[in-house]
Amino acid sequence: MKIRYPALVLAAVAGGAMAQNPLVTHMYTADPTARVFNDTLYIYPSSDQVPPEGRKANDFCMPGYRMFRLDGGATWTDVGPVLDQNEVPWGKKNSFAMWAPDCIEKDGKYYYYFPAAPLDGSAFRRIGVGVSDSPEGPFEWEPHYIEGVKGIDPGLFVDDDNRAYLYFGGGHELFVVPLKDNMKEIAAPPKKIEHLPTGYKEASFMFKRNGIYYMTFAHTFPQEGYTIGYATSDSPMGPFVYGGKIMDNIGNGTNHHSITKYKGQWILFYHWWDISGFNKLRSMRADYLQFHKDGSILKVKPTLR
Ligand code: FUB
Repeated sequence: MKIRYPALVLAAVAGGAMAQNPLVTHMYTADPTARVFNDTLYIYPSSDQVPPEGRKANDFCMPGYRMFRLDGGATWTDVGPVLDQNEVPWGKKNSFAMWAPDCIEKDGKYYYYFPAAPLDGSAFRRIGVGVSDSPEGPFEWEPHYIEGVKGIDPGLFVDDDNRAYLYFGGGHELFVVPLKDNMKEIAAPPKKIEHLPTGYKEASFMFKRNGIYYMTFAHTFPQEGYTIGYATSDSPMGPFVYGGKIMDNIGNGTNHHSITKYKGQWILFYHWWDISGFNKLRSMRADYLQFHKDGSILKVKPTLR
């Protein structure tokens, strides 16, 4: 089968003419979680900033979040700020904290999840949540983090039976926990997902296609560095069977991504350092994703420079 990798992403999908990688250029964006709500494509990324004077240049500087909406098929509108570290009563205000977020819809409400370093000095990040009637917020933030959850990279999934799951982890471990209907509390103790391949790192993203649950993640190989890999299951709780790589190492340092279907086309959202040339000042991007007939994923060839 001959596969085409179109260079202009989303333009062809949505009939516009201008959208291409990187998706926005007025600021640094990373860890893009793309979601389609009410036929509109949104991205909930994290934001990299140049560290203030005196801070190590090699740190992630991430003090808050903005969000983006695709308008007219080719224009990414910066909808504005979602949350700043100073609005999180339980979180540190040192600009290190606000790593990859997610947003999900359940029963007509929109829930935004984010990690932050807690004030108690714990080595683990905690995960906060806010709720809104609109995918664009404003979100009403819970005053405390979700009890019983320690880790980064909150990834949400609502199954066809309307049950919601939170995936989180980091440091080569991934956990899953069912959420209560209020989406703010866990419904059972978190379960470690076993049998992930050697080199599983972080940044999980779950989606379902044709009854198959796909767990995608950042994956490191000694000779190759960061890649994006995936595993499949017949349950959102696993066990998962490794399926292969979705993208080779592109020198990112990290590989947080998401996958969504928009106007009939599956798209991989990821980041690279297009503008800065530096892997702590990233820019979000997108490329088409394709499947073989048996459900396996074809490796994406990124449209780099
Ligand atoms: O961007 C900050 C952190 O680096 C993310 O939360 C991780 O997934 C990794 O990409």
